[in-house]
Amino acid sequence: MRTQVAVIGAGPAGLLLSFLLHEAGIDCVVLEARDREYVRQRVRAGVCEQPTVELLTSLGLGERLAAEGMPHEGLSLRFDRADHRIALTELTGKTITVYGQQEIVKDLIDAHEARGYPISFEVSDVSLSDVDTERPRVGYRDAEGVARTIECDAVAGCDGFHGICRPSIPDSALTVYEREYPFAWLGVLARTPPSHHELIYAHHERGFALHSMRTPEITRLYLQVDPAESLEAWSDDRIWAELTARLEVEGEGEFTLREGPILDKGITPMRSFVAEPLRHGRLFLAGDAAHIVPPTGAKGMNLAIADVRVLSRALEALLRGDESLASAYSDTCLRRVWRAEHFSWFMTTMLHTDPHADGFARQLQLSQLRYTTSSRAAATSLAENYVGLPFV
Ligand code: RFL
Ligand code: PHB
Repeated sequence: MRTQVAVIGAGPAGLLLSFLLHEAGIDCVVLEARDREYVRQRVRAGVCEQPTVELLTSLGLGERLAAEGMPHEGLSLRFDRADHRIALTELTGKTITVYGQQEIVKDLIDAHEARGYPISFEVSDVSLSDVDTERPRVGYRDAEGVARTIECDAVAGCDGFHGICRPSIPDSALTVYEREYPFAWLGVLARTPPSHHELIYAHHERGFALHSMRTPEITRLYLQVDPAESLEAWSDDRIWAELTARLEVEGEGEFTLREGPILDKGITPMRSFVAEPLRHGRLFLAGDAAHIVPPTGAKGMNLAIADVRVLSRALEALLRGDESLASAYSDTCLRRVWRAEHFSWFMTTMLHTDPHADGFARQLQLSQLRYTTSSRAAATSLAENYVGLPFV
């Protein structure tokens, strides 16, 4: 089989890239390891930056997002058992929108299916060859187990952190920067209305907690846990008791956590990771395949979307014979990636309770929280990073 671009992975990065390329008249095929239902139901990110919303809307993909997405003008940092609001919109003029990643993925799959753009689910044994030539090849088995080969002009590695595209690049051609954190997130989706109309990022001596939401009836909550912790150790009762303790406020500002049936639970390790450059010959990495941020800054999906916006233009030019944007692809994306790496690291270290921290480190953390919530300049810095920077 012959196509112009083989896209590996049907997450937000792969699906949006394929959509952008098809709309520009470029032929491409998406190969996805998981089945269609799994990909549509996978619970992950929730916060869309304004540039992400604007892009999806400009592509005609914003109908459900406009109807069901929840625009937010602020968020709370909760510490010392009190709330401190960061007025995102007052400080930046912009909003963020809470709309589940899986809803964006569903909208993109539906748009592909309505237009006849091909996605092959349940593929296996994907392997890349000749990526350092102008005719890369992708081998795989289709859902029926039949061995197939695609010959193409370029491969887009959008197969996430555990995919095969990044490991297909020789170690000597990549520089890896990495940091692991001594905590993980236990995330739950619960059938109960949000307990507050905005997100709450809580710093507490028992560990970090986050109150978020998906719809007026569904709440999304996270707890900092030990990375070695098993899900079995966390009964629903224990989860609610811990969330209640960490989200507690004292004095002014009543807060009652609304409990409800837990619909989904999972533990996610936290890491920062960048593999540079994002291009090896005709293989281009985008999204989590190239970089990971801890979720505290709500940046991962937004970065994946920013990457493929740049990559679609670079591939369009490359296929017309103009190499310039493809040559600049990695450096262009890495400026934004490193800003998001810094911001996500900053939010993570400011808000979590490091089991190895000494008293000095804990005092610095509290001082940073007080400064961020009492200085307009410091709050604006957090806010402009959170809503999405137009420049980097
Ligand atoms: P994905 O979504 O991981 O998609 C990769 C796809 O590739 C498939 N795949 C393969 N396909 C074919 N062959 C192979 N060999 C393959 N190997 C893998 C996978 O099945 C999958 O379908 O990567 P992509 O597209 O780069 O998107 C990245 C985002 O998913 C990720 O950055 C975000 O979810 C991160 N994230 C958040 N980002 C935000 O912008 N805002 C948030 O609020 C936010 N919250 C979060 C998050 C991630 C979380 N977890 C679970 C990691 C909260 C959490 C808890
Ligand atoms: C979410 O709603 O899933 C969410 C919100 C904010 C984050 C991470 C995840 O920082």
